[in-house]
Formats: sequence, structure tokens, C-alpha cells
Amino acid sequence: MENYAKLWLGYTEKKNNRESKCLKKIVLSGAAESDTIVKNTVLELKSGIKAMLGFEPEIIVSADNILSSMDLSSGKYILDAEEYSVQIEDDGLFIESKSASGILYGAFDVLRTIACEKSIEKSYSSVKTVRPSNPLRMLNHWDNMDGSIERGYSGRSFFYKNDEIIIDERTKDYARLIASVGINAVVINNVNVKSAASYMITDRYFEKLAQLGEIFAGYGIGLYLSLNYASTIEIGGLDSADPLDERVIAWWKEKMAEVFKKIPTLKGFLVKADSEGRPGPFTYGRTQADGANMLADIVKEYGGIIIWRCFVYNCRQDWRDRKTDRARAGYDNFMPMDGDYHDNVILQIKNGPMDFQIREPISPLLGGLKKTNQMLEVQIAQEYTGQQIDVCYLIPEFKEILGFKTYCSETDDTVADIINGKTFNSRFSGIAAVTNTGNDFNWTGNYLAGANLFGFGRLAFDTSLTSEEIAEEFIRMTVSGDDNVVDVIMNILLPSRDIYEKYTCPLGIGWMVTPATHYGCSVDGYEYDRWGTYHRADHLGLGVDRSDNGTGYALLYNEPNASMYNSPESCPDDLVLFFHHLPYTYVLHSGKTVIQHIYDSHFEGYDEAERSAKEWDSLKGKIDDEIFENVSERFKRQLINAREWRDQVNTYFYRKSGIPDEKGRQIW
Ligand code: GCV
Repeated sequence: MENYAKLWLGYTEKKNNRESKCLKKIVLSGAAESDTIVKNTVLELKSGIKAMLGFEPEIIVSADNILSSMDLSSGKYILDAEEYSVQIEDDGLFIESKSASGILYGAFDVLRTIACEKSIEKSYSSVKTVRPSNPLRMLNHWDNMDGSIERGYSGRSFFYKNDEIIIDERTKDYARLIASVGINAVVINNVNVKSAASYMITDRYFEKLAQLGEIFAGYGIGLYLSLNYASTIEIGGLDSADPLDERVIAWWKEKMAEVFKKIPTLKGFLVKADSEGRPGPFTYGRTQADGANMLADIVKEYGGIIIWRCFVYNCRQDWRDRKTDRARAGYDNFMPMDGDYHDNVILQIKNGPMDFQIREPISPLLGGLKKTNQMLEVQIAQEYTGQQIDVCYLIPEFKEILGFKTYCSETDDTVADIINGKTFNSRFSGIAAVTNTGNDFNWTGNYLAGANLFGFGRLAFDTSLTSEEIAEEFIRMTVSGDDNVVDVIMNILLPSRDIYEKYTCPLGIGWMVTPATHYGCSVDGYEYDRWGTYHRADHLGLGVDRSDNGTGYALLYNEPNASMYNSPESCPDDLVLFFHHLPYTYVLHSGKTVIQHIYDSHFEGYDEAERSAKEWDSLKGKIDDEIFENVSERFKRQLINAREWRDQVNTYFYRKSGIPDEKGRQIW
């Protein structure tokens, strides 16, 4: 037995399409046969079709459409190049693109169609053309070189062990898995670059990194590294990392020349600076733009890009201080320099202004910045959303984020429009997810968390897909094609984010979580701490006043969003405690008081989680035992967690407010 699951590339035997004539001859048109991506595509098609349908197709490669003069450094061209079309013509199936990557995506489209048992004839009788929605579709690993993973819930790293880089069959299968859902970029080390990882840009690791880069390149995936901003000090022997210091600039110039020579496939760097103890330009009285631009100017001649994170805030706050608002920090630190960031810099912005809570408003930088390349950062590692123990299918949340209207321009003003480059005609843009993988047999701890890895890629590639379509594909390809099984798992996945929200933090307040580990309830865990994460509950009410009477955060949005959030009357219920401090007796749009909402949602959340667990139990004997047992065991833990959350939150607010549940349910 292999020591890892094949997930959605299992290619098990299928009944449909066995007689399909057009699958006997497949023409790949638009790239050279000698291209490694094309070679990998041919292998994938042959082995996939053989395993699923019992015959090996004849594959003809024709380089006809190749656009040799294409400028791949421009985002728009990348999209054009990665577009593919699939069509039945005469007696064969034609997969066409202007690039080898596009052909690979087209092939995976065909393999997905077969794996989901959809008719090939119907799917491609007229031409199907798909253009990726985002230029960069990236995974960020928070893997450390000792093999641990920051916020990892699926075992150890499959990239590193004891400060060495691992390259084996799994590396290649990982590249296949993520390429198959459209990922085209990967950052392989933690943004907190420490210890051995600081030496990734030295001779110690060049050879292995070059090999790794080749493997990824063979599947159209660009290799990126997280960079230690203070490398000049930590490995360079200088006493400064001041971005305007000539010695610092000279050191980086020499270093980058070496790095890009030794790792030819390298595409660029991700940088976390001035954040949570990491060094950065602020230390030297410089701006974030000074730091990012210095590096960007140097890597430009190698076609490199610098992705600079906006997660910069004061993590040494005094809980007594009601003026400093962590939610404002990203905006206050980055907006003033809009237009100053050079054209190969991308600002990477977390979806919310805090940190991946189950419910947050959209970061006001998205829709605020107008002259800067931007990338959205989401987290499929379920740090605050159940740690791959609790089921939490995040695609519905990502759909909400992408669909949010920022009012930053008259048309094309959603987050999806901004990050795909449309709104501001950006050169580089896209979407990144902090990934949820590790060396567990099933890659993601809980098999159902695989839906977030699969789904993130599918959604990043095609933001028009619905959460339902993505979930269905995932289930059919990974678990079972049986309609009844598909229905049961859809019923578990689709409401799971709402369920998790119901039994955890109410009305957008967030942070009632166990400090440091971030799993389990601790209502006051972060209340008297330094992280800027408060609920401000007393005997009369709770919530943070971020209106113009409070920290003014609500006004950072464009109108009409600013006015909408600024007043509790127009603020949506699900975010009302993020923006306002309200009495427990305040009546929400739902007609319930705040306190009754807290009780009802927590009782409902637990009951619904219990119902999901029972639905899962009904699958015993109908699906693979290994999958069944894995998820069953997680559900047991989820119910313990959900019960604690329900009872601790309800009890806490009952004791604070003294207001009983109007339905008289048990509160402790
Ligand atoms: C990689 C949160 C997490 C940290 C993480 C940080 C970040 O604070 O808890 O583990 O560090 O976000 O996004 O940089």
C-alpha cells in the first residue's frame, strides 16, 4: 500500500464513457512534444483513462498554436496563455491552448469529466473554453525546515525533515494534485523565516531547490520562497537591514544574482516584515514600500516578483487602550503609500482586517488601494475554524469574499474583479491560500478538509463555480460517485461553515478561542492580552465600537459600505458586534435580542453538528472504511468541542447579563 492517498486523482474504474470513440484519439494542440509539461500531460491522460475506462488513448501532439513571442511577464498574457478549449472534432478530442500549462488544464478537465461520470460527448460536443479567473493561484506553505508546520493539522511537512529538503514520489504527486485543480504557484516555506530556512538562499539548499523547482515547473507551477527580511544581518554579516543603506542593497544584489542563477525556475519571494516579531523596514524608520521596492528593483532583472504581506500590526497592545484598533492597522500602514509600490510588487492582503476568524468584514485595503498590485490571502489551514477536526467547508465563505462589492469603481468593483486584475488593469494579481496539507496519509488530517484544498484551487481557477458544484466534484472524485453518498456528504459540507459559526463566536465578534493553540473555547482567553483582540463584554452588553464614535474603522470603507457598517441599524447582523458595542437587549434585524441570538445560535449549532455526525454514520459500509473511520473519529471530537463552545459561551453570557434563555434550555 502507498503511504499516502491519491485523493481526487484516484482514477478508479468508471462505467460511463467506456464506449466513447473520441477518447480513443486525443489531440493536444499548441505546445511542443518535448515540453516537460506536455510529456506529463500525455502520461496523465494515458494512465488516467486506462485506469478509469480500460483503454489507452492514442495521443497526438501538435505545436501549431504556439506563440513563441508571448510576454509571460504580463498578467493578462498569462491568462490568455493559460486559457484552454476542449472540443470533439471528427473522431477525436482536441485540447487546445497557447501554452503547455493550458493543455495540462484542459487534460485535467477531461479527466475530471470522466471521473465524475459525465458524458464526454455531451460535455464537449460544442467547444468548451475556460480562461482562468486569476493570474496567480497560489498556495502558501507554513512548513518549517525541522519538519514542523506552523498551524499545520495534518502531520509533519512532506517538504522537510531535520533541516533537509525531501524530494520523492510524493513531491511529484503533490505537484500533480495541485496542478489538477489549477494551482500555478507555491511558496514552500513558512513566512516566519527562521533558523535553517534563512539559509535557503545559500549554497546549502540550492541543489535541492533547483530540483524541486523543476518538478513544479513540469506541472506549470512556479516556485516561490519566503524570505527573511533581515538576511543581511542573519546570514550576510552586516549590522543593518535598512532598505536604503547602500551596503544592504549591494549585498542583496549579489545574493539575488546567485539565487536566480542557482534556482533557474524561481519566480520570486513572499515577505512577512515588521509583523509579530519579524524584522522589517520600520526598524530603520522606513516605510513598507521602501522595503518592498528595494527587493523588487533587484529581482526585476530576473523576472522576479516580491509579494509583500500586509499583516502588519502592533502585537504589544495594552488591553486598557480603546483607541488603538488592530483592525485599522493594515489600512493605516499600507494605504498612505498607494501608488508608491513598484510594478513587480504585489501586496498580499488577508481577507479580513484581523486574522482568519470565522466571520470578519472584508479588509478595507481591498477596494481602498487603487494603484497597487494586490493579492487576496485566505486560509484553508483551519487555524481558527476547527483545525481539520471540525468539518468546515470554506468555499461558501470564499465565494462571499470574492463577491463583496467594494464600490471602488463604477463597474467591476468586487474583490474578485480587483484580484483578477480587471478593476485597475493590474499587471500582477491573484489569490493565495495558507495551505492545509501535511504528511498524513490523507494529506489534510480530515478527509473532508480535502474539499478545501480541492475547492480553493477550483475556485481560484474559475471563480464562477458554485460551492455546490465544487463540493460535488470533490465528493465524486475523492469519495464515491454513488448519488446517495454524494447527497449525504453535500448536506454535511455545505452548511458546515454556518454550523461552525453558530457554535463558536457570535455576530462577528471573533477571538473567544484558546490562546496560542486556537482550538476550543476560552471566552476571555484573549480579553486581557496584548494581541488587540477583544470582545469588551460587561454586564450590559458586548462588542467593539468601530463606528465614528469608536475607533472609526467603519469609515475606512468606500460609501455606501462605510455608512452601512457605521450604524447598527444598517450593519448586517452577522457583523454587528465587530462594528458596535451593543446591549444584550438590542433587537437585531432577525427580530431577536443579542442575548437570545447567542443562546439560539449556540443550541442550534451543536444540534446541527450532531445531525451532521449522524448523517456521516449512515455512510458506514457504503464508502471506503479508511475514509469512514477517519471522519467518524473527527466528528466525535467535533461534538465534544461544539458542546464546550455552546455551554461555555451560553453560560458566560448568562452569568454576565443575568438574562435567562426565553426557551428555558439548560445553561450552567
Ligand atoms: C505564520 C497568525 C498565526 C501565526 C501566523 C500569522 C501570519 O498570527 O497565528 O501563526 O504566522 O498569523 O499570518 O503571519
